[in-house]
Amino acid sequence: MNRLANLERVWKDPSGFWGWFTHVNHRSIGKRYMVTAFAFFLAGGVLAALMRIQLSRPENHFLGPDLYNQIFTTHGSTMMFLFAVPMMFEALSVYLVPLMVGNRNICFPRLNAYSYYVYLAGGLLLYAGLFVNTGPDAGWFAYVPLSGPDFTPGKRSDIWAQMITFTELSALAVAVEVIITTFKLRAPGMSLNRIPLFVWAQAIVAFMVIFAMPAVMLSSTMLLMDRTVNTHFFNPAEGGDAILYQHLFWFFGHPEVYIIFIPGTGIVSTIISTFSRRRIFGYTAILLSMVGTAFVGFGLWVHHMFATGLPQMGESFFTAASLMVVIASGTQVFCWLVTMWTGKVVLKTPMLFALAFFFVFVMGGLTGVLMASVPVDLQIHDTFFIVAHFHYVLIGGAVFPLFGALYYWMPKITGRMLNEAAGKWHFWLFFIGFNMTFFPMHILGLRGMPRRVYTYSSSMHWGSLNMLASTGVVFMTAAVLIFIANFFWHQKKGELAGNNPWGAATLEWATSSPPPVYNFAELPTVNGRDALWDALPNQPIVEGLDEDCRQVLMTRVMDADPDHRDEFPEATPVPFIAAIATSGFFISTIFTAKAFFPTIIVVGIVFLIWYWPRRQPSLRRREREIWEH
Ligand code: HEM
Ligand SMILES: [Cu+2]
Repeated sequence: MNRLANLERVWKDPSGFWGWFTHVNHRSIGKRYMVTAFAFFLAGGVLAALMRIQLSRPENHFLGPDLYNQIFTTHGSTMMFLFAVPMMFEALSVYLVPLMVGNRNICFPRLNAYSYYVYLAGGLLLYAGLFVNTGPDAGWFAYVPLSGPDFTPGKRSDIWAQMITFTELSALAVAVEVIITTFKLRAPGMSLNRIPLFVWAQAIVAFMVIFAMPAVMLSSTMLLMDRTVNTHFFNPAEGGDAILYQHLFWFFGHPEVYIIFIPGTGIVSTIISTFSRRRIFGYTAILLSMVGTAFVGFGLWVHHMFATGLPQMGESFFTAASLMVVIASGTQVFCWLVTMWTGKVVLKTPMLFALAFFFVFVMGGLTGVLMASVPVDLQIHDTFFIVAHFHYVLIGGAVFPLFGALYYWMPKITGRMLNEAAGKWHFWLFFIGFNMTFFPMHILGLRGMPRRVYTYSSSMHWGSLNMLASTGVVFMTAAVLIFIANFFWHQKKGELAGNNPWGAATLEWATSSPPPVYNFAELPTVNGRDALWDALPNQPIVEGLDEDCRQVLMTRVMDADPDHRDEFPEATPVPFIAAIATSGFFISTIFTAKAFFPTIIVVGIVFLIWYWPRRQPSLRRREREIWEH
């Protein structure tokens, strides 16, 4: 059998309906993450549009107050937990990181499959709740006492709390995979100081996930226990502490924002270097500023709690830290400017989205600096100014870079180019619509319009700016529809991409588009920071792996010297079954504490099967060969 056909046979996961549930290939799982997270983006967008219809006129009765509460909570929770993090971190890392470090799969492939199903189950749970009028309604951070047993009877808050557990579990799983893949699975030659900035961004975010997500899993689980088994963690009457909830939530919640936009900066660094036709200026400065942002990002959470009346000394400290983090983010902006200034800029669609990121994100950062000041914050707290600020940061930091990334990497994923003209339409409509919707909210906020209130009186004179804001949504909707049409069009009619349509420098462009199941026919080595631009004419390849099984080369952490060979597991339905068992455990315990023991035993049994020691396929085969001869 020829070599490539053999590699194909070894690395291919089963096809067909049942085969689908056994996949462990990182690109297969990565695509599912992308499609699912994009679907949740659309669902969250529909909810946003409903809210904007409601708010477009004063004293409107399109949505009642109760439904409005469920909708803004589900919108915020969807966008943060089911779209932004899964898309920017999980989907992009799972698909791209193994390709960019030059390997054949992500490490812990079964865990990867498991993480996807768990995430999907959490998302479906939230929407199942909304459809039966049990959508959470206490805001995306579900503050106690409002979300507690006294003020939110029924199951609304429980569904929210358990959705958190699902999604954060999946993010934690992917974080572990990304860290090990980045540090142990790199192509020989890719020493730490040659790792592409995008991969660094995802690895840094992975560390943040590991420190941040447990805090919110803890707070939401404690909330769930307060509600279902009468613990009193957050009940001051019984010695609990309601402010503790806020501390735990924001210890996660502020880093969350960085978890969402550091991947965005990694995307922007990549796109700017490729479309300025030069190496990124200040690689080390950008890297250190990402690490700095990640560290300082854990020291700011109290700026979300200025209005709770904390000691003044503490507030001042958190103001200072909030201002300091701007230095780290600012450094990156200057590095990008120099890169463009000294390069030859090509204005393709991905580049337009990267430039818009500058404008929108910096604008959001500037209003953020204003709000870090306690007296200012107390004035605008809970007004639409806040809504304007965080949409500038979140849409600027996640959605614009994401669209850039989709135009940039889609040729690799599908093998065909998206249409440029449609891309430009998409860009301009989205950019204009975005500013139309969110800029007026600053003014509305300063004029006192509160957030999370379903309507307002015409005597406040907020009507015309609200109408303008709602009109912007029409533009954004048109833009997203153009993107979707472009996507379906390009799958059939798009120009063929070839290996490296943009002339980019990173390893994913060294293989065909879309890549074969084994990613690289010849595993690459690396000779410089910009792998393809620095490649020697006779750049060596990796040899000596056993190609009759899923063998991979593990390399050393610092300089990626070859270390040893290891074998990856083959396709298996166990992760899917484990995810079902986990979901059964999480969902049933919302309803009755009695479900705890039976369901956790099932989970235990499934994981016992998962981890049952097995000889690796290559060893088993060798044994057979010896017996047969
Ligand atoms: C694409 C267009 C979008 C529109 C038109 C939109 C609109 C809105 C509106 C009208 C509200 C509620 C205002 C109120 O308090 O009454 C809101 C809240 C919120 N949005 Fe968006 N949004 C959009 C996208 C996003 C994205 C992409 C994210 C995050 C990545 C996001 C995150 C949030 C959050 C966290 C809240 C707060 C929910 C709460 O108060 O609990 N939004 N949005
Ligand atoms: Cu913050």
